[in-house]
Amino acid sequence: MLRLAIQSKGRLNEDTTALLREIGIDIDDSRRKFLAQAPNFPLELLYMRDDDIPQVVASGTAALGIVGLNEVVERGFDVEVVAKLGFGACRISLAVPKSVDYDGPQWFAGKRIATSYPRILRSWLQEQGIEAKIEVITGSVEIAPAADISDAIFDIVSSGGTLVSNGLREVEKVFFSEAVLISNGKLDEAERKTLDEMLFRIDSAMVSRRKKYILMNLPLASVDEATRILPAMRSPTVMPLAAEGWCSMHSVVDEADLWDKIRQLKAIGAEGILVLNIDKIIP
Ligand code: PRT
Ligand code: ZN
Repeated sequence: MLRLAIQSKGRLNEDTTALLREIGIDIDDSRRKFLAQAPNFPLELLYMRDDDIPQVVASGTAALGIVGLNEVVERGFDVEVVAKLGFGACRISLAVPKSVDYDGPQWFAGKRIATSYPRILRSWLQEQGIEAKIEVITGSVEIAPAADISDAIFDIVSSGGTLVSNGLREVEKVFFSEAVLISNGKLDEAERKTLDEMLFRIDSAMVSRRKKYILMNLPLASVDEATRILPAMRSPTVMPLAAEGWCSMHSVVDEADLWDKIRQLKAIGAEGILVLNIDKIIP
């Protein structure tokens, strides 16, 4: 049975279970156990702290894991990233007290830097040819400068709010992370098939997430122009309307371009524009 280690509670837990549900794998959350079998998919879930997931996968206790790329790289175990999952995005950055006159990476030479990510920091310092003292602390890294434990910190940032409220300024964005699916590569044939099916479904879910379904009423005279604006997978669907000189056009657009496309479509006479979420796209 293919076993997947996931975070039992914390920032990644909710998005992980949401993704598994989105790809049709049911999860019994009500009586969460240490180990639970998905009722409708050949997968067993192992709930644990995120710090332990890379090791559990490397050692073979679970063949797969979902964890932040930051933990994967920091722990340094021999595992393979098989998919990026698009949630849990954050970066690990160097930050200094606001009052510091920061003039580039050389500022860190000889300084004390507090972090829970010594391996990633060490490799960045080496790349930059800088010698600094790394103070490893596991929690509340952001208070280290005020407590005179360090001169700077190297920590996870997402909105930046924590830095600001501790009087710190982000000066170097060193490592970019998101949740990833990892594997130890030791899968038998049946497990490999299960993983392939999961990857196929994850791919489809990730594509669907970035797309919107758009439909509108359009003057027939604008169809060619609208087709240029909305390229779609093959080409947009055009359906007749009872009102003469009008049609209904349907297409799929990247969410990132949505408002730009809407502006262009309105300019050529589109009316009654509807934008809908897409549940699945199977290319
Ligand atoms: O209990 P367990 O060990 O499983 O969880 P944990 O407390 O070690 O980790 P958790 O749940 O906090 O985070 C799990 C993973 O989420 C991390 O390894 C990252 O990959 C990812 N992630 C995404 C984050 C953040 N965003 C994040 N903002 N992890 C931590 N933070 C913290 C950060 O340390 C800092 O204290 O949030 C604060 C900064 O947030 P902003 O928004 O103020 O910048
Ligand atoms: Zn942790």
